[in-house]
Parts: sequence; C-alpha cells; structure tokens
Amino acid sequence: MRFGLNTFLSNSGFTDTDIHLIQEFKSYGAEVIELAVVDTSRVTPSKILPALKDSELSSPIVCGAFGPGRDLRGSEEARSNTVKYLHELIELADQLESNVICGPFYSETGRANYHTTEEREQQIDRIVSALRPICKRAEATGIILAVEPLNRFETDCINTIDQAIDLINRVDSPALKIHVDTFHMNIEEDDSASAIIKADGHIGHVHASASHRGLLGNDQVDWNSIFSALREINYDGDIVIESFASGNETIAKAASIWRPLYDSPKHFATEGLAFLKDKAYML
Ligand code: LER
Ligand code: MN
Repeated sequence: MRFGLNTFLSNSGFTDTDIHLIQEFKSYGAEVIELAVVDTSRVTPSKILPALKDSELSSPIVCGAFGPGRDLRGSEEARSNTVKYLHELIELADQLESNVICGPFYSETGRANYHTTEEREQQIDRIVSALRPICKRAEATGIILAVEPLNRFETDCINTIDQAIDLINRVDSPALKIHVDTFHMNIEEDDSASAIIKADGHIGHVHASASHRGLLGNDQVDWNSIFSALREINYDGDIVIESFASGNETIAKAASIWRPLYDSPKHFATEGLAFLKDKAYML
C-alpha cells in the first residue's frame, strides 16, 4: 500500500507549471502522487517523468476530471469528447509509467436528475458500449481503469459499490475496477466497510476523504473499520487523500466546495498522511 495526495488539494488541474507539487507532496510524506489532469495537452510526460523519479514518486495515479461536456451517456458530441479524453488519459498514463487511471468515467459530475427505469437502462447500455473498446486498449497497455461511484448529489448514475460491480460485470474486462471513495461511501452505503468487503477483487483505487472533505480523523468516517476491511481483502493498491483547494470556481462547482476545508495544504496533508499511516500500521 502506498499513501498519497491528489493535486486537487492545491489547484483545479495539474499542468506542467505545477511540477513543483511533486517535490512538495513528497516533503509532506506522500509515497505516491495523483495527478488530476483536466487538460491532457497541458501535461508533458518528458518534463514530468524526471521530476517523479527525482522525488521517488514514480508510477503516479492519473485522475480524470469529468466536467461539463464529458459524458458517456450524454449527447453524441459529449460521448465522443469523453472517449477521446479517456484515450488521451491512457496514452498519458502509459507515458508517465502509471498503472491506474481513476475517476467517474461514466458521466458529467453534477448531472443529477430523475430518469425512468428505461432511460437509465439505455444510459447504462451507452456507457457499457463506450467503455468496452476503451478497456480493450487499457488491457493491451496494462493499465487499470478504476471507476468511481459518486454520491447522489454529484450524479444520478453510479452511486453505490453494487452499481459499480454491475457495470463491471456488464463491461466484462479485467481492466475495469472500482475506485472507492470514503466520502461518497459514507453517504451512500449501509456500511462502508461491508461495501469494501463486497467489492473484494474489484477494488483498483481508494480515495481517503473525510465525511466533510476536511481533516482526516476529525470527521465521522469510521476509519478503523475501513482499514480492517481493506486488510481483510488484502488490498495492496494505493490510498490517496482527496480534498479540494478553495477559492476556485471550477472546483467549487464540481465538488460543492463552498467554504475553505483547511488552512494550508501542508498542514492538511502532513496530518492526514500521518493519520492514515498510523491507522494502517496499528491494525
Ligand atoms: C472525485 O474523485 C470525487 O470524489 C468527486 O466528488 C469530485 O467531484
Ligand atoms: Mn474521489
């Protein structure tokens, strides 16, 4: 298990101008960095790779961002934009020597509306058809696509681990796994630890995020039971702390961040990583 930090902590999308974050996150105690890539054309692997190696943070996670216009169940244009973006992320991950791409690939974050059962079924069919060839490409590249259920206020599409397992069964590719996020599970699951155990064999990535997206351990997530469950299924992937910089309109809208979640990324990150490492080694 590696413990790490997502670059959304510091800004609204990682680009070449943020390379300094790699060393910064290392100094906070990160063992892996998750690069939140909104625009692939602003990330140059030949510039990033040496910085990752110098900081001993090789093999990053690539986190996809699904803002307006990226939607596998949306208009034809939105669907083709998303397919193109996912292919770009695979190419980028391959060049960055990353093994995992994560995020809510299926739809635009913030799209939450009523749909009839028939409409839902049609939407899932569209998502499955779009994901199959993308997963084939991921399989050929040896990259895992970890799909993240989001809470009901951020999507009406995939909210629970059960729904993610159903999607995985329909796509039927070893490259498609689940990206669990403790914040979303805290809202949607009966019990987050049981949901993790149910997903045994399917979990490709974990976001550690407090119930209020603030300081880990100062919140309502039952971290002991989360770690016991991960231990029970012998999870050996990465656990990345996710929270969001405030004062940024893009992030505020995407993740419903209306007030600052921490005083400084440094304090939030060092305390959070120390908390997670403690929990992991205690159990
Ligand atoms: C992304 O990882 C996530 O958890 C979303 O809630 C962001 O909008
Ligand atoms: Mn997340």
